[in-house]
Amino acid sequence: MATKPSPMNRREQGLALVLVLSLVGVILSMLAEVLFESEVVSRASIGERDRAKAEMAAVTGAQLALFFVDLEAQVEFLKGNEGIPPGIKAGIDAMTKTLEDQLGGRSLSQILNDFPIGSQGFETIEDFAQLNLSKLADEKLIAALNAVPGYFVVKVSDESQKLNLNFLADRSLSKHMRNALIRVFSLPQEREFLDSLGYSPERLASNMQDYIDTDNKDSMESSDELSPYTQAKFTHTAKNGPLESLEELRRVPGFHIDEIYRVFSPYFTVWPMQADKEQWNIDKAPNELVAALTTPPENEVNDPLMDRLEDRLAAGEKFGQDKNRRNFKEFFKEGGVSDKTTEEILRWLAGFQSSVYKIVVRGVSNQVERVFELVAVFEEESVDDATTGKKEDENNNQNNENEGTPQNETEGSTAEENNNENDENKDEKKKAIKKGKIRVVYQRFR
Ligand SMILES: [Ca+2]
Repeated sequence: MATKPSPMNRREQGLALVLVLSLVGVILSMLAEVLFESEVVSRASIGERDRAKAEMAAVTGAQLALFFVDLEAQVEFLKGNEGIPPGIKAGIDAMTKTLEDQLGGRSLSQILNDFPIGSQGFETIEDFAQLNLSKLADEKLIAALNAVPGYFVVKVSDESQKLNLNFLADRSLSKHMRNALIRVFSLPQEREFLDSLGYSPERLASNMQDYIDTDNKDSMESSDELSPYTQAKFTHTAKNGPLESLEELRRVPGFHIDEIYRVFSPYFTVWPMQADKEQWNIDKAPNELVAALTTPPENEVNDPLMDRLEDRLAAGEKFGQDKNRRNFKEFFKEGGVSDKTTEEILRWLAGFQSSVYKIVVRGVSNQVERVFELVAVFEEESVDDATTGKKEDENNNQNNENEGTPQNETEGSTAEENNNENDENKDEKKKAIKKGKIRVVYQRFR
């Protein structure tokens, strides 16, 4: 389904690059303040000094990783941005192609992974990635990299490919997330595995929901939600709030069993804690997870669907290329999937863009090691709408034109402004160039 970028002139190519550069510049200058000022203080003893240096290395590494994450997210975002003139869009496509060729199939945000980087950091990476990045990066970042004490090792993961358990904390998403979880646990093998440990798919999904949802009722039976906790001999009870780390999942009855936690937790994330619809990037999600979510409970994953998923992966096809989700719906229909629950799970949870990244950096100085981790979320920014001069609501994003996308209820605050223009201006709104920005939502030293 990949379309060849149309030929374009040099000027447009230049424009595309300038656009990316200016966006990245703005973001980096904001991030510089957040990160460089934090955590590193002068300390007296030598041990403390190495500790401070290790922290400095880790924070610098995190800054570098953020730069790459941001670059990747910006490029992805611009690709899906309907407001961009075709020429510039072609430029971005061409640039993406160059990146893909030079990175040999790796994603930009992940080229740093597991690669010890010291004070020759940036040059090494440029050699490694065969990209001239010093033109893009902020001077402050390059200076910090050249002065990094010791070294750091970065690990970036794309959290959008996983299911966010905190979908369960959102009123409009929890039902669909619950259905999704039941499906993950209900494939014949998984069901058997859980059964051998005394849990049913429905029980496990309910325990997760009840831990997070704010009421005290058991979502499966007409009783309070306490008995799974008593059975698991827990001294704690449901938190009735979102999960703050993946490890916290172990406090949910069932997930205190190591095997269960080990098998399923790699498919889950808790970021962002304030989950929003369509944040699960189905284009990056592992096939087995997509297959599980689109297979009704107790059915085997059907062969036509599995074949289609594998072909799609091999061909590098992306659902996100079709903004109207038409290909997307057809794809599953032709794969033999057509039930209402599947349709709802996909409509509410699945999107086509990665927006959540976890960065874990080990900083090392004189054998003293410090680990810094952060989570960054890429968000659509309010936009100066050239056609009306007003700010566009965050929720009023490119999904607006998607038939049946449930978002009208969140539009209340701007309804007055938009009321009469919703239909007439839809086309014009589509043309406004949207911007995105990356925001650190969580950071700490382990
Ligand atoms: Ca509850």
